[in-house]
Amino acid sequence: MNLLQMEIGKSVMPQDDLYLRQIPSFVGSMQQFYFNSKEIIQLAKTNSLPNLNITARFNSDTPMLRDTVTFKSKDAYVALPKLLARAQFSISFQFKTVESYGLLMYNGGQGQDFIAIELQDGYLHLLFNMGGGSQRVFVNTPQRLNDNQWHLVSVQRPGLEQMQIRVDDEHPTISDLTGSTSMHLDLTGYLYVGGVSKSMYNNMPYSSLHGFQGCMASVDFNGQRPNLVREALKIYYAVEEGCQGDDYKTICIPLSCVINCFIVSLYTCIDAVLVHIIKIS
Ligand SMILES: [Ca+2]
Repeated sequence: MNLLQMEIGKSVMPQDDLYLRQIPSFVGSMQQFYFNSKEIIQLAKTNSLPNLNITARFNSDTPMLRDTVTFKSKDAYVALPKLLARAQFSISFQFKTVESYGLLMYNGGQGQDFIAIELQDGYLHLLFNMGGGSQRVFVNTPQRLNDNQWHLVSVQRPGLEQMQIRVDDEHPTISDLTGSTSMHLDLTGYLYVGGVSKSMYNNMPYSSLHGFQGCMASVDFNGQRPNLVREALKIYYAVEEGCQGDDYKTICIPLSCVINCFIVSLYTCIDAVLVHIIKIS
């Protein structure tokens, strides 16, 4: 097929076509419009398309949030069926946190195969191994992402030769996989979201020592949009629907406070003892 022109939302020449003349233009919002593995709206937004004609208004607000969940502790995680990712796949989600470190996603596989996404010092890292060695992609964003604002993450593998990850409106970080000795991600087991079980933080290909603490929304795997709470095969610990603001931030006891403070309630969170405290003095 040879396309001369593509029109999204409205035809600019409806008078030439009896059928198009009868169809009103689209009124509403659109996001993540992919054509030939290229995100067209994003390219238009950054003026990266030739001969572009735009009458739509770009909204820089946070994209709509869907199926928001809170991972209330660093031990909390959700297990879903494995990611179908052998040759092509897409992952997207939104997250919001004040924590600098945490494992966001992990799916292991045959041999050394795996894929993982983690926060390290506030920056996002994509890690994978298709059998030819572990690779770590540092996602170059202008600032740390643990700023308690929503961020949209999109990982795409449109074909065997390329993997790309993008955060918000930044340019995607692209991994050229041409010439790789192993080209297929052979995943098995669960797709873990928000973290993994405690025994899986030792001798693993990712650096995280605990899971993600914060909110996640709009999770999308290959166009499937699971509700993390309702559709999980396994939920460990505190994962709740909705985003509960700053309540999820870990409250730590300053040592000087242990003696002088009255502990109102106490509960363990495996990693640490969390307490609500009232200072007496
Ligand atoms: Ca493989």
